[in-house]
Amino acid sequence: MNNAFNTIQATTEDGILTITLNRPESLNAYNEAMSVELAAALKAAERDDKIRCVVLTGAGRAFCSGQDLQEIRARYDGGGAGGSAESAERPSAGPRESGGGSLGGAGRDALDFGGHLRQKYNPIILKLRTLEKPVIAAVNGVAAGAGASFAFAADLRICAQSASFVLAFVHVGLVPDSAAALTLLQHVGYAKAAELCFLGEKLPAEEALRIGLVNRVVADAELPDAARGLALKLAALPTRAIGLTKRLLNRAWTANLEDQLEYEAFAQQTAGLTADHREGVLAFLEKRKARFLGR
Ligand code: LHQ
Repeated sequence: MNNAFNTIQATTEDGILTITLNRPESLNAYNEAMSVELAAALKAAERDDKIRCVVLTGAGRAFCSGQDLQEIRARYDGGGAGGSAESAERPSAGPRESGGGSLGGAGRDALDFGGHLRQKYNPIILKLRTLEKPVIAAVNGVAAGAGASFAFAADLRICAQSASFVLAFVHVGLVPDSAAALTLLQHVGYAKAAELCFLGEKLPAEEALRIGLVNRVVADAELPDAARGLALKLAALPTRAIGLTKRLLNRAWTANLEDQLEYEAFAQQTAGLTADHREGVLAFLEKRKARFLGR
């Protein structure tokens, strides 16, 4: 993996691609450059057969603080934040005054958050969910806003004890994005999802474990080794079968029974033709440990 990145680090070892969000001074806030680099790293992961598991983590004391709000601020014409729904409808109405200074003079294009999401966030979430390899979020610290969404979109979440989740969108007058409403519903159900999104209160790792949002919580110092151990285990399994299983899990949310059964028939047909399937059967019959190659 080419590691010529500025806002992330990407290292490949033993079939594991570790992507470290690396803007610790802003708690790894997600900016334009990071969106480009993260997309490139995930694309490379998709293309490289030698990569059989992806770990997403953060440098420093946070996982990711979501959208870089400095970058958003730069979009406002007159400095400070704000603007009513009405001013969003009529963005050229001109600057307004409030406690923080002049507000809301940004043009419609500058505050096209719909376009911003479609370009910078949605492709990342789609890639995390459709990459036919397991993705682990190793949540080393706070995951806020879209940073939490990234963690929720991973297949598995392993957390440091001091990590936490903050659905911070509401605090900046925005809605959960990057599929957080969907993934939260999947992980914890409506009542808890609504509470987390409406109140935007910090959810500590242990509580996240209790409600089924994360898979494991470990001591802070143990997180890198624990994440690596889990990734090594996953990378040694039949990657094609895991990729197909991921498709089945994703489809199951919207499929009816007949569709799901039919898709399973297709997936099993495909898995049955892999070398790893054959290896698994032979290893069982020969009473030896299987050696899966991800093919
Ligand atoms: C930051 C950030 C940050 C810049 C901490 N940006 N600097 C999609 C599409 C379109 C529009 C907008 O949004 C989205 C999706 C979203 O993600 S919206 C939600 C955006 N994220 C937030 O609102 C979270 C903002 N951050 C926080 O609430 C806190 O920083 C958390 C709870 C993450 C951590 O709190 P603390 O541990 O108390 O740290 P801190 O607040 O002191 O932050 C440390 C530094 O990091 C600080 O800079 P400084 O120069 O004072 O040391 C912060 O300004 C900076 N930082 N998050 N998102």
